[in-house]
Amino acid sequence: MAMEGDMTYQGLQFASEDTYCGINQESAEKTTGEKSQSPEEDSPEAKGSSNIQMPRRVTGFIIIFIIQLVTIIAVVFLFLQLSRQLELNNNEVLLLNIKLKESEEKITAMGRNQTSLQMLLKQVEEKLTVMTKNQSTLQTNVSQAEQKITALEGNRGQTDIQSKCCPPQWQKFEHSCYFLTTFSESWQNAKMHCQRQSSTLVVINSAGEQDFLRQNVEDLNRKLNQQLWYWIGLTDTEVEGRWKWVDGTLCDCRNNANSYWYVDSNVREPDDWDNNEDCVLMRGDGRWGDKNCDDNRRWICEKQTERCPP
Ligand SMILES: [Ca+2]
Ligand SMILES: [Ca+2]
Ligand SMILES: [Ca+2]
Repeated sequence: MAMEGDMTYQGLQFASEDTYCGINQESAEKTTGEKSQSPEEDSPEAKGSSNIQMPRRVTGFIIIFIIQLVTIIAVVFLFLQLSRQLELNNNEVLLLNIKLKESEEKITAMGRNQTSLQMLLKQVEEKLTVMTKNQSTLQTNVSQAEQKITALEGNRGQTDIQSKCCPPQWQKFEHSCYFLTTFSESWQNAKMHCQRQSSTLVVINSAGEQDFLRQNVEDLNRKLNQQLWYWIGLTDTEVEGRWKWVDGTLCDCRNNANSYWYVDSNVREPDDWDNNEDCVLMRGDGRWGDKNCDDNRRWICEKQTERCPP
């Protein structure tokens, strides 16, 4: 056992000496720059050189490992940076998508609002059209009302003038007032009634006056649904066939321009029927006829207007 222990000790010692000698040799070479040329020394020195290769390889491996490790760290760092940037980009894209969606919703809402506004605008336009029509109708009504007011004012003016010019129930035409009675008398009594009212039996001086009286007689007969005849102030009592008005003027009553006698196939006025017709009346149709002066008939009085403006 002692021998085996010695051998182990010697082996370890030998290895220690090799390592020691190798290191010492390398150190010696580095410090002195000298190298032994002894052939006896080549063999142990070569043996020491092979032992130095191991740390160099380890160092190379370590350097390579460190380089790779740094590269990996750099790659990982770059990857992390890129991942972070990508995440930021994704967040931005997400935000942009959210904003895009909000914008789309706003656009949709604006579209709905635009549709609502267009409907409102259409309704407003329709109401405006109706209001324009109503305004036109109102303007027409106002215009008509103004015309009626003007006409009423004119009528009131005429009524005022007539009330100033003619007594109540007397009709005005040009410069005369006329009264159609509602009762009947003989021609002479009628003449006296007119005189009591400061008037005379009517004297027809013109076609216009004749037409005015015809219109009044026709209107009154239509209203009463009768055919009433009215004495006028014309007679041939003094001389048969010489027609004279109550104001003393003679009537050229054979001249159709001045007379309005009734004529048909059977009757031709004045006919002095039974030699006893000397007073003249206006028939219901406005035409003249001679009649017996004692007949009771309605009559027409005439007098000049009073207090009328010139
Ligand atoms: Ca007259
Ligand atoms: Ca006669
Ligand atoms: Ca007659």
